[in-house]
Amino acid sequence: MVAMRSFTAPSLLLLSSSSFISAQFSNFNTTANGTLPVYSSDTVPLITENSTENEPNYTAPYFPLLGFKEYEGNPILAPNPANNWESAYLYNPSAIVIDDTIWLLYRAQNSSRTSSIGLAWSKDGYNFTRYNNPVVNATESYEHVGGCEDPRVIRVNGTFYLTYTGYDLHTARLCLATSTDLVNWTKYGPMLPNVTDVVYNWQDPLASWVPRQGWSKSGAILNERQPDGTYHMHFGDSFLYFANSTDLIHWNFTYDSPVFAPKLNVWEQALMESAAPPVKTRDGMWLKFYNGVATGLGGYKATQYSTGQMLIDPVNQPYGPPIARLETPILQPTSVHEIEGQVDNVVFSEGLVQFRGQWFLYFGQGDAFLGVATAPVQP
Ligand SMILES: *[C@@H]1O[C@H](CO)[C@@H](O)[C@H](O)[C@H]1NC(C)=O
Ligand SMILES: *[C@@H]1O[C@H](CO)[C@@H](O)[C@H](O)[C@H]1NC(C)=O
Ligand SMILES: *[C@@H]1O[C@H](CO)[C@@H](O)[C@H](O)[C@H]1NC(C)=O
Ligand SMILES: *[C@@H]1O[C@H](CO)[C@@H](O)[C@H](O)[C@H]1NC(C)=O
Ligand SMILES: *[C@@H]1O[C@H](CO)[C@@H](O)[C@H](O)[C@H]1NC(C)=O
Ligand SMILES: *[C@@H]1O[C@H](CO)[C@@H](O)[C@H](O)[C@H]1NC(C)=O
Ligand SMILES: *[C@@H]1O[C@H](CO)[C@@H](O)[C@H](O)[C@H]1NC(C)=O
Ligand SMILES: *[C@@H]1O[C@H](CO)[C@@H](O)[C@H](O)[C@H]1NC(C)=O
Ligand SMILES: *[C@@H]1O[C@H](CO)[C@@H](O)[C@H](O)[C@H]1NC(C)=O
Ligand SMILES: *[C@@H]1O[C@H](CO)[C@@H](O)[C@H](O)[C@H]1NC(C)=O
Ligand SMILES: *[C@@H]1O[C@H](CO)[C@@H](O)[C@H](O)[C@H]1NC(C)=O
Ligand SMILES: CC(=O)N[C@H]1CO[C@H](CO)[C@@H](O)[C@@H]1O
Repeated sequence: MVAMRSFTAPSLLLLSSSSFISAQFSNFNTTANGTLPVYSSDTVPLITENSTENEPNYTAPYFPLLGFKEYEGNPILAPNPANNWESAYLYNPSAIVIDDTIWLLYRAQNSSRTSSIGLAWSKDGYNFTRYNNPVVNATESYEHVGGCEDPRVIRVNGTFYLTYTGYDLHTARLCLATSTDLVNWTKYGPMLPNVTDVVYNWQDPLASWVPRQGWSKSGAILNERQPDGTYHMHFGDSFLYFANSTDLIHWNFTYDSPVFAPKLNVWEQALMESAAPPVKTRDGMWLKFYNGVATGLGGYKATQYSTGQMLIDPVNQPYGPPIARLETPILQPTSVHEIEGQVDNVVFSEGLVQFRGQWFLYFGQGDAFLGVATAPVQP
């Protein structure tokens, strides 16, 4: 672990001119890159069904989307010692642009490692104010006491659909919740209660291919109904699997369809896991960011998490495989927080948005901090 100190500063009330939300400047938490102020609030700017999504001049990407550079001031969010639920680790953010503001749903843990999902918002993509309460936390038996992990959010017809992992310390289950304001969430429980995935443990072949009943994680949903009449999702944390739904609430998985994307690149040989929900490209395909873990081959450290990209065609190849893939990651652990953390050698991307002429890719650093990388919008 990187040595960290934190200390409480005198409280100072700040008023945001646009929304009259009071942001409490409550704490500093020291990171390897100096002190990071914590801006937090007991209220949240109001989002309704009529709130706008994306920028007026949003420009769809094409594959590949290159040029990501890590922000020099990372991390942009660190744990907040003032709130138990987010006091120890803060990472793995999903992102969405609503009402000309970037919103993050992020995973946070307290010191006994119960996870909750927090909410933060920003007008510039770097400086976030967070809500003092978790918006999704452990209330159900399947969430006690590991909590609610790894949010991924989309919005369809004014409703937000959130996938997250409910963890009871025995089985990780991909769960669903919906909201119209990002604050008040209705839980629907495990999305694929009957799924059985397999363990893939490259370090212990004897422990591999063991069935895990009910185990599912990391669901990334395409936010448009496909011509086959269903919404598509890729999920799983050892292999990527395919599931579909007619209503975004009830999901189907069949063992008829094989693994969505085989492991190809050297840096993804240990596992593949969805990053942000896929984004439609200019030519009607979908760009899917994903995270991969290396086994130590090809110059990539064993257990290193990196982020890559694939191009998928849900119309012609709904069950995979991808039609193109980058050979090398676009993001790898390089900074001190990524190399040493709660888990070492990790960048884990979950949020991708376009804002003010740039792409913002939000990711967890070492399962402990939250960082961002940016790339230009393609001409
Ligand atoms: C959304 O807009 C419609 C049409 O203008 C209006 O009837 C409705 O009250 C609005 N909903 C909210 C929550 O503001
Ligand atoms: C700290 O920030 C500076 C500039 O803001 C940057 O050059 C440096 O790489 C950062 N260091 C770490 C450890 O992130
Ligand atoms: C962490 O949060 C859980 C759930 O609220 C709680 O049961 C546990 O006591 C907390 N741990 C600490 C060290 O406060
Ligand atoms: C960050 O946001 C806070 C709260 O809105 C504001 O007070 C502060 O000036 C901002 N800092 C920068 C560098 O923009
Ligand atoms: C979940 O969050 C709510 C609202 O902040 C809080 O009242 C409740 O105690 C939390 N539950 C747990 C288990 O942390
Ligand atoms: C969203 O609206 C579109 C266009 O009206 C419709 O085709 C689609 O079924 C709706 N999806 C959901 C989940 O309501
Ligand atoms: C939260 O959402 C539910 C379901 O839409 C609704 O019944 C409830 O009134 C909402 N609560 C608040 C505090 O907005
Ligand atoms: C799960 O399997 C049980 C037993 O086969 C079945 O009764 C139930 O309907 C299934 N649930 C779903 C959501 O498919
Ligand atoms: C799941 O598949 C069954 C059988 O093909 C079908 O009847 C059902 O409508 C499907 N459910 C969804 C949500 O797609
Ligand atoms: C959903 O996908 C399954 C394959 O996993 C397929 O058999 C089924 O037809 C699809 N459902 C619809 C309504 O297309
Ligand atoms: C539109 O895009 C340009 C560059 O691509 C960006 O500088 C500008 O801020 C955007 N305008 C709005 C209103 O988002
Ligand atoms: C990043 C950081 O400094 N985190 C610390 C914030 O403060 C809490 C409480 O003192 C520590 O537990 C965190 O490690």
